[in-house]
Amino acid sequence: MGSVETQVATDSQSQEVTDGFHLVIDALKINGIDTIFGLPGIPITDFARKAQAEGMRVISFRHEQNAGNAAAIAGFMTQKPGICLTVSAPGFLNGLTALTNATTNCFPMILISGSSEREIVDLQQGDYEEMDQLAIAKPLCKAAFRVLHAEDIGVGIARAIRAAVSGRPGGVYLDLPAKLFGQTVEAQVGKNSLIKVVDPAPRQIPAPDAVQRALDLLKGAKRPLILLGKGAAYAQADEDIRALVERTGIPYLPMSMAKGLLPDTHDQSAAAARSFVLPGADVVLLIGARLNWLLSHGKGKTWGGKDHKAWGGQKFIQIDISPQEMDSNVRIDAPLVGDIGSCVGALLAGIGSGWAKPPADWLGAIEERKSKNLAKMAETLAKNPVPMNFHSALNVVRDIVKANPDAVLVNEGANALDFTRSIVDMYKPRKRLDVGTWGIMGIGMGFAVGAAVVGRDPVIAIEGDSAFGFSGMEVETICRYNLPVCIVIMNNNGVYGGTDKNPTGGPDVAPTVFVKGARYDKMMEAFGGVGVNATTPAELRRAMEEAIRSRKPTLINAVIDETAGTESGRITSLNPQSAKKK
Ligand code: FYN
Ligand code: ADP
Ligand code: MG
Repeated sequence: MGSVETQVATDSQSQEVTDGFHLVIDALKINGIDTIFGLPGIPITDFARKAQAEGMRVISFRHEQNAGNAAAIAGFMTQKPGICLTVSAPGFLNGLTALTNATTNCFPMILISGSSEREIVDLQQGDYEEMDQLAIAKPLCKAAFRVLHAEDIGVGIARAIRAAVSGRPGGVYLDLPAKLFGQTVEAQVGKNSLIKVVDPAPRQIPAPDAVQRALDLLKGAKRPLILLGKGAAYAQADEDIRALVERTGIPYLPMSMAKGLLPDTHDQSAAAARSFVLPGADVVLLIGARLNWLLSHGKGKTWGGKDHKAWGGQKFIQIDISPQEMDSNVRIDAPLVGDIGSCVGALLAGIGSGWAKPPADWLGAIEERKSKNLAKMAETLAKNPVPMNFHSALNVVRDIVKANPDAVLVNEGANALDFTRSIVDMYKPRKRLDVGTWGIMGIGMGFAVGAAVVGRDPVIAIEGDSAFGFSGMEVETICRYNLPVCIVIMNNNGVYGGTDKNPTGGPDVAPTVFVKGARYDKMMEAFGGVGVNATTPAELRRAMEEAIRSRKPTLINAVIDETAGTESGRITSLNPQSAKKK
């Protein structure tokens, strides 16, 4: 703006002007967006600089996908769209995986990418980083927009924000061609064109008859069950959800990212009796959870059906903001469409104070199954094998999280994911961040940075050695911003494990095997962080305690028995089998 101001001072006829750079920054700022995750380059380098100069937090990454994952998880944690900023074509594509993953998981996020000359791109004349980004983004996110004129920036940002957070949240693509940034308009005209979005995620009140239908069904249940999904965690209706669970006395099952919405140690948690309650329940109340693959589509053997397509006989009440979610897999007998806060509030009002607890035989049977599984788990966790296995290492993590319930737990891998989910109890809402609906690998360091930047609490990332590889270079980012992130690599020498052999006897190792005895801790040391090689639970405990205490970037290479774990963790059955035996 320096040259513009000089011009204004010397020419009394001319108006003060602003430009595309500043209008985008101002439009974000008046909507309370104060952080950008990205990776600078043509044509958005100066934009990133100017955003920082204007007081925004600009966090630069080493790969756009990780910046995108940071933005996505910031959106999940704050209900404000997380912003990811990338360059054109390749940078845009790198960010797009994160945008699509955010959309799949219902996280609000906006991917802002610079783009090349429209007239050259559209005639396919071969521009620098040429790509029709808008067309490519459209089918892969919730909404996609392009702004061509500086006067339209306010509307463009407003539309992007509304699309990201209203209704079912999701990812939005915003295409900003290079030429837009330099366009000038009169400052006052520019200011007037900005929109402060009023009520970006309007409440959606459920219809009274739909509430009554749900209450009637729930009231008649003999073996009711509540299923909490990450939509329930996102909704930040924590008190009401807890009240609904406790006042009805209905057992509940948290999906992975809903763990901690009520503490996992809660009496009514049926997490440790999962394979008992799903087929056993007669009425299931779904709160912000979809009947997708993670819930075996609401049918089949998991639900007590005779074969994989057969209905188990349950009746479903589903609370969801998206009307189209209803009947997506099985019949929903009582759809309750609205925002979770309003729907749960309406149920609570209808329940009143005289609600009868579920029949004692149902609760007793769950308790019996649960205590058996808890005892079995305690027995396994008490063992101390050499070398460490997942259980003995995660027993330490379990204690550390218990002692630090505000810490955020990021988790990815196969065995490293599945064992952590069932072993490490969570105590507070939105503290467990993981691979979500897709089972994606690569969210680890992006989520860790995002969580550390938008929250104040330390972050613990439990990573499979394979999963870590997808975003491992961001340890430099973690050190650069001095973030309180403690990464624990469950190092068992490979994808799933390190034991496969090349059947031909040739020089290449098997496709699942990595360098044996790799020292990931040295990567952290290379950038000035703390690296620890831990071969025993005691060493792991000491290193984690110190990391939480010091808040220094730390990477612990936890050496795990390479034979521990199973192929694909608990989802082995998803691997196709060859009919040809050789
Ligand atoms: C759970 N369980 C427990 C506890 N919590 N036992 C004792 N103590 C505690 N605290 C029991 C629970 O009853 C189950 O046993 C078992 O542990 C596993 O529980 P979980 O994890 O809840 O159940 P399950 O069957 O694994 O859940 C299915 C799933 C889940 C699909 C929702 O696996 C999932 O979220 N998977 C994500 C996988 C993924 O995305 N992977 C990334 C790609 S890996 P039983 O009741 O005896 O069954 C690429 O290869
Ligand atoms: P999980 O994987 O934990 O089971 P899902 O991602 O499958 O959870 O489901 C989340 C659901 O929550 C989605 O169907 C989404 O539409 C819904 N949802 C998200 N936010 C809200 C909200 N504020 N109110 C109502 N429903 C919501
Ligand atoms: Mg491994």
